[in-house]
Amino acid sequence: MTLTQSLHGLNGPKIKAFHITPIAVVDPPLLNAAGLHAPYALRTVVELVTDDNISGISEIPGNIAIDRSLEASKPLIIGQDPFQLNTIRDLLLAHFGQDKASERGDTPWDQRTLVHIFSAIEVACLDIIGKIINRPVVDLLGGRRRDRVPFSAYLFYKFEGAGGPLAFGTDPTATGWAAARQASALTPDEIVAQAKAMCAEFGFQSIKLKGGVFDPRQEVDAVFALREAFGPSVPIRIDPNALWTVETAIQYGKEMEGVIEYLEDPVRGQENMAAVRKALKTPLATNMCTTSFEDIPRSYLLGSEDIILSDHHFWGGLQASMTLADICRIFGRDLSMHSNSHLGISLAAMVHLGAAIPNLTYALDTHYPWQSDEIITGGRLTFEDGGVAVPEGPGLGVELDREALARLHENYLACGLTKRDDETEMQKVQPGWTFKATRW
Ligand code: GKR
Ligand code: MG
Repeated sequence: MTLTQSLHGLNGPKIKAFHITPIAVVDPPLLNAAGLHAPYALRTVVELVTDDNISGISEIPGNIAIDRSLEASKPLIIGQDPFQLNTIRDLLLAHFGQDKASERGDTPWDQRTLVHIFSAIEVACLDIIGKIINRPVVDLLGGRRRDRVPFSAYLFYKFEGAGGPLAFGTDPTATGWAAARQASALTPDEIVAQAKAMCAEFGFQSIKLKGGVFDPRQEVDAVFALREAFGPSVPIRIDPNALWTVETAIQYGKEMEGVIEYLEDPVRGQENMAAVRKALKTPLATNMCTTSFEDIPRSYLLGSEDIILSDHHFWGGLQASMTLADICRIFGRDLSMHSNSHLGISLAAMVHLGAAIPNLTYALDTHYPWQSDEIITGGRLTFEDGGVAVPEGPGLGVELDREALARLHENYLACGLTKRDDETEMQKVQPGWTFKATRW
């Protein structure tokens, strides 16, 4: 018997199996500051099973290095009681060491180990706990503050194409949003058409434009075209993913003052964000400069943003995200949510979290409309007036579709991708293209 077992009792459930399944899901050719999305986005699905056969699931961004670390964590997790999340966290921390905020550096997205692994294991454990006590995950986060969680339309510049086996090709039989999702969107008019089709399908009531692709003039013109098309009642945001200089951000930020509800990561780093923030009245949001608890003291000292875009995959799980919500409340930050290409398990977790957090002032981001695959039974989760209802049932309220999981794992094996690399994808279309940390 280990010390942990004697401290926490021998009678609780024990994790007896830990399954890690990398999958590849169809993703259209979306453009961003880091390049181009590949025809498949990678996710990893984790399933923990207890000795009384209760299964808990989670989904995180796919990356072979993280999958290997998940694999290495198996001996630590097998035999643990899923209720003992503090013990599980301590074991993982002792094994992997604390993530360093600096590890994220100028890389386009977060690849830190511990936050991913703990998020994967914690969400699956919360799913198990919810099933055992017959309560939804939101009740494990302090209980629901709302029944439906609002999301925002997430627009992308994109090449024509459906992604997946069609890549840059399109399916002529597609209709509605499925057809619009294939269309090219490179001009302000095409961005407006994309927004109209997405809002018509999902009922979104606010809009985010992923920028950092074209000269800021062109992207700001698209913001004004959206404003013209949707009017002042639909809040708009733009996210150039830190590619602008301080001068560019101030120039265009002033031009968009009163038109956008917030400006997301116009520039790189907390100091630059603070300089832009001082010059503008528009609030600044970030998922790039304040991305871990370690970053919070400097964020507060410098005043680098008004809104932190949390992401339970990158902040170490749902409970840690609740802690972040409290910190934001205490230190005068608003909280909203960042997203990457994802399926319904992640969406369900985001909705449970979104239903629990106190200070939900802004509609959350989601890439979900861009995905067509699904790995939960009963098909894709539905949006009503841009919101998703907290799933019914204990735990996350969604179940794994094992056939779909097997099919998407086959996609993973066949597509040959093992990590996200938008720069390489872009070079296939524009040879010589390289990522720049600051471009305009
Ligand atoms: O999926 O291309 C993308 C986005 O650019 C994503 O990777 C970002 O992390 O959504 C993100 C953001 O808000 O920065
Ligand atoms: Mg962002």
